[in-house]
Amino acid sequence: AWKKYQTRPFTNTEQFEREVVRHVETTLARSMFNCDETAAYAAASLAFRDRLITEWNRTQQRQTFADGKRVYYLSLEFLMGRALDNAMLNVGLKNVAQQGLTDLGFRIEDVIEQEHDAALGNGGLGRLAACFLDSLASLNFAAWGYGLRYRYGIFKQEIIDGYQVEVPDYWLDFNPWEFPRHDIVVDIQFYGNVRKYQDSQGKQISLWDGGEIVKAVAYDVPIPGFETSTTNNLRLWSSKAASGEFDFQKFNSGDYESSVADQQRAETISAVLYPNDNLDRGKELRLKQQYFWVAASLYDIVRRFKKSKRAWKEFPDQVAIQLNDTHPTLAIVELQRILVDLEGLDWDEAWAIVSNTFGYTNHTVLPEALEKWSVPLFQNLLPRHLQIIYDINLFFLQSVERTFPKERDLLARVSIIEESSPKMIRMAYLAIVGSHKVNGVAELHSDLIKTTIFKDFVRIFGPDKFTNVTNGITPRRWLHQANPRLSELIASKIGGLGFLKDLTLLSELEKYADDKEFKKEWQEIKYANKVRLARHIKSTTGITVNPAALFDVQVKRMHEYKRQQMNIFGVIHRYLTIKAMTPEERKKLTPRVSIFGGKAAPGYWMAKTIIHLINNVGAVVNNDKDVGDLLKVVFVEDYNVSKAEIIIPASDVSEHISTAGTEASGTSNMKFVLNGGLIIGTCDGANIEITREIGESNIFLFGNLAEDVEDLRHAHNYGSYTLDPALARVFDEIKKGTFGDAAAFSALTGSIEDHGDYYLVSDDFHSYVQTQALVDEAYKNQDEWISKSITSVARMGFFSSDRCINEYAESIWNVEPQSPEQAE
Ligand code: 26V
Repeated sequence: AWKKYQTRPFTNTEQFEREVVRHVETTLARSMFNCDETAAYAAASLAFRDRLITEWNRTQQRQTFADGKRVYYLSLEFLMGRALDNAMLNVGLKNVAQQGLTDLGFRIEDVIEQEHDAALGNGGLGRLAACFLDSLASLNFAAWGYGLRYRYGIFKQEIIDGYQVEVPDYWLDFNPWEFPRHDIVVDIQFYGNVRKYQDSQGKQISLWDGGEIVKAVAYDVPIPGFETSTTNNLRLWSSKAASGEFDFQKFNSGDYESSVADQQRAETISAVLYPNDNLDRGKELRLKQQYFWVAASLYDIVRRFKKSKRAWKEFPDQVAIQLNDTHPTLAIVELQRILVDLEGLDWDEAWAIVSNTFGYTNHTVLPEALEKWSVPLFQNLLPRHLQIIYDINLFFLQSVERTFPKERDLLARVSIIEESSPKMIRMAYLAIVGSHKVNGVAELHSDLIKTTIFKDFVRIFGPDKFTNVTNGITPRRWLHQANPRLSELIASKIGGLGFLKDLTLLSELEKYADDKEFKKEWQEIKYANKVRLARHIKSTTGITVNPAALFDVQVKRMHEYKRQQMNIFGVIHRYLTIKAMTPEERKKLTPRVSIFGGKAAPGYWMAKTIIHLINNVGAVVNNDKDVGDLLKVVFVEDYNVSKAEIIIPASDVSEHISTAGTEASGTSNMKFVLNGGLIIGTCDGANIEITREIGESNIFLFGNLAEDVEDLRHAHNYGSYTLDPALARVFDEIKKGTFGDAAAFSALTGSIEDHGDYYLVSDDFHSYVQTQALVDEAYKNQDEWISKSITSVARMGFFSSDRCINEYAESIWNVEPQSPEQAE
């Protein structure tokens, strides 16, 4: 009987408006007479949410029925940004919503802007996970994301007197995009002891008991594919106190306060995203987060597998689990524990299942970012897991010894346990040993991990275990959503929006690279995007920038290895050059706006100092009458996904200038080029493959190569080195106090001139400044510049995250898509 009542999602404007009004009047309990933009956002979102959840249910049913292999993407970060615009576009009903909202008296852009970003990530790694979810759904893979439902996402950044100030990001006040599943709750255990005993057959059993229990509650976020009804799931776990007898005892005995404190402690686990990117501090709460999330996710995955009533050995045929960096590495240990301790499998049989299930993606070679856990800390929190890790290590080292007898040094080098004081567990090594594939995220990076940090493991496991999957980005968000006019222009020339599903179709654009009419429209769109950004800058910082100037953008997390300091030193150098010029000489210059944005980890002083310097330089340069429009310096506060959607389409040039060999891939480089910006960059990460695809004449490359970095550092430390003269001139000016109290910047200049210049700022400065001069010259020839821009976009097909996901599916996961049409 219920079938005739099944929800039918809206498809036209009238039905959409009816839904919006219904949600305003009932769900929100408001009247249409006082419906403001916030309420309109809420109601429109609820209308789309209802649609998504209907498709979500159908997708889950269909995938369960198909009983094929599923992919699970485990990531501590999902940097999703806003959901409404994305949902409207992916479902293909943005036009309907636009008309409907207009009819109801709203501007769709203003409504979209009401949404708070879902900022559950730090930077590239978290945004990559979000792009992957979009591609997995768009390509019809049966895939789930698993993460943590942080109450506070990455902090909001305020700039006060030029300094970064962190403000908590409480984002859950109203979130229509999540569905609490109060029926899906998993008990997670911590601390306690391990008891060993023999069962009736004389088998050794280990039992972990006596610990503290915390509940994991599931919250589901539907992920709509683009132009497909496939709607996948992102499951986020939230921690909650287990209200068992234990609490009641305390409560009844009058210990009310401490029972509330217990409650608070449990809820602290999923309270906050760690704001460090590329720095491991080994905090116990972080380890608790990791185990909490991993154990809940595995319980869920195993439960789903068990419903199929298959033999355990078929587990890797039904389940692929991808580890996004080492953060979920405990999943390897937890699955082994489930199979051996709880399901009674033999160690070897269990281990074969485990190691065929997991794949591990490495995202950095920076030593300070490689996770290690202190053995005593780990033992206290997860005593049984420590035993299992020691056993994994024992069997691994025994096999190494058999293949490489008498190489004692090798055993010490590859041991999962570092023999330091205290002993440390090397999570990357555990991830390698417990996975069937290990990949890097760009060609250079994948080569580097094979020849440096994981060299010994290539010898041990053979080269086939190590592979490369170059990162990608979703063209839906990063072209169609962020730059709708460019997307429409492209579509009008190459036969529609098909390129959003197959980005290689962009190659059809190349024949317009010299088309006068087309180039004019291309240029107009870039200009309009710059006007939009100029307005944003004006309203948030008060600085007036000229949209006709060259917009030079560097937006990414603040880090010495990304070298924002080199950029700002370059800006100072430019300022000094302008000051020394005659008015006649100044007339020949290309006016430039240097735009910066990015958060520094709260405890990273040097990164904060760089922000401070950028703002102080801005304060001087922007108010200097000699300079006028020739140079402006802007720091955009609180860079995040929705700001990126405004900034990226507005850049002429963007900077990807990390010390060669340090940036694993970078993904914003791809976003900028896809939006018609040119880039200035080092031979690092994906810049190299971008160059290969778009051609050397369309990119401004400079600087030392990765292969020379080691020797240069050695020379800094053991020889004498002199500062680049132009950089020395810049430092003199800083020390004179031109940009405020010189003492504030002495650690920054000192790290370069006195302490080894680890990131080779001085070595690369000359070539950087020269290349910036080439940029100025090139920009004067707008005709050629636009041709370069069009040609580059036409050649960006390779960098779709769809290509990337297809590579993972084929070479790591061994899964195929399940199209919804096939199932009908
Ligand atoms: C590491 C740690 C260490 C423990 C504390 C918190 C924390 C948080 C994040 C990380 C991950 C650092 C690695 C990372 O973010 N890598 C970036 O990954 C991008 C996607 O592959 C890539 O484009 C960037 O080049 C790379 O820096």
